[in-house]
Amino acid sequence: MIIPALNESSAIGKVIDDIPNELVDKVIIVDNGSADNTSDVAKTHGATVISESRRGYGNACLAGISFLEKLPPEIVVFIDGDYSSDPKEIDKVLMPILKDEADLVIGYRSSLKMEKGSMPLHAKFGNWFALNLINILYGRSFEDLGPFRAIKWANLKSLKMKSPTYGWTVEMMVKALRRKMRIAEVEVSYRKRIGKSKISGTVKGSMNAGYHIVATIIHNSTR
Ligand SMILES: Nc1nc2c(ncn2[C@@H]2O[C@H](COP(=O)(O)OP(=O)(O)OP(=O)(O)O)[C@@H](O)[C@H]2O)c(=O)[nH]1
Ligand SMILES: [Mg+2]
Repeated sequence: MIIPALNESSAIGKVIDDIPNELVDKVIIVDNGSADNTSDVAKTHGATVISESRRGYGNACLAGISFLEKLPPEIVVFIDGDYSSDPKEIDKVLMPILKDEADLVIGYRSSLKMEKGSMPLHAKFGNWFALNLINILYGRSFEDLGPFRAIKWANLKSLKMKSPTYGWTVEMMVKALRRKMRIAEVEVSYRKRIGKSKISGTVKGSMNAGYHIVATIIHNSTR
């Protein structure tokens, strides 16, 4: 399990504690240069902590993947470190892979299971826009680009992921589609993050993320 974390000291302990031990061998927190004590809290709660000084969601995920090279797991699960997704629902994102019905599973945050205020309107719009671009380009009808996801290690490696930023989730989706991987969606809950919002809470952050997301879709679809 790979958890990118930037200044998540108030949330990371709860995230780690809620991970079902029987389903996860290793919990890797990638500390993306936090100014708080995210690393110490994560270690105290029993996780393996690695550091990535280059900022960016994708850079943190890439650092987690390169750490895993020495002990290749069967499946990798990604979840955010802000407690917005529920680690107890990991069985849901694992199941389609364990049943060999999917290579990549995306946790889909249905509006029914989304806590009020967990996702501001402009973040919902950005997600909707990127998703529709993908759906139109690939003739699909995906519901979400959620961060809580599971992928087989071999498939993840074959994607040769590169995006250093928030383009990460769409890069994975678009590349998986182009490689004709089996993608499943499962319904997961979503709640208000613990701690201060870094991205979706600011218009600048959202616009920046939105730009990277759209650029990543176009770049990966036109090659
Ligand atoms: N913003 C940001 N988050 C990072 C970075 N590296 C790792 N992360 C982690 O990536 C996860 C997702 O980032 P979030 O800040 O929750 O992004 P978001 O859910 O779009 O927006 P908010 O929850 O409103 O801040 C969190 O666990 C962050 O701690 C980085 O460079 N920037
Ligand atoms: Mg968040």
